[in-house]
Amino acid sequence: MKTQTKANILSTVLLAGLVTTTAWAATPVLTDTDNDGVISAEEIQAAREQAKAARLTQFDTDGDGTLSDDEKSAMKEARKAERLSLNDTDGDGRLSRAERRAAKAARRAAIETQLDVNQDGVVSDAEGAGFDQIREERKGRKHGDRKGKRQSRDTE
Ligand SMILES: [Ca+2]
Ligand SMILES: [Ca+2]
Ligand SMILES: [Ca+2]
Repeated sequence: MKTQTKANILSTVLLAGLVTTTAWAATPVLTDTDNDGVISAEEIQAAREQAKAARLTQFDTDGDGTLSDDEKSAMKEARKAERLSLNDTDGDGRLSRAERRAAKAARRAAIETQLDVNQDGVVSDAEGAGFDQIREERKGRKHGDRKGKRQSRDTE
């Protein structure tokens, strides 16, 4: 007999399984490289670097190893178009607030699926620690990191 909470998390994960391949092709693929059972902050960072490198290869049209302004704007357009085509549920050509919110939730779910290394349907504290660390670092850079943690826990 499973607890209610666990059932909820499981259905979220199930949903994420459907969206990872389609809705968020841009989500970095997180790998437990050192096989210690958790995705560490370093492993997330590595995935980011890899995604960045892949982006560079894809959009560095003239192959000079950097993205010019033109190439950058081409990349932005492409990502915008991709995001739109994947998340514009009602097909009106723009992302409504609800569609944006759904996209964000799907992305979060996709990340959680990847963090759940032992695939038991729950992101344990240990499994989530690396991601939390990165999230806190980013948040600290943008604006003070006061209520962030409690809030994200409530929306889970
Ligand atoms: Ca690891
Ligand atoms: Ca729309
Ligand atoms: Ca887990």
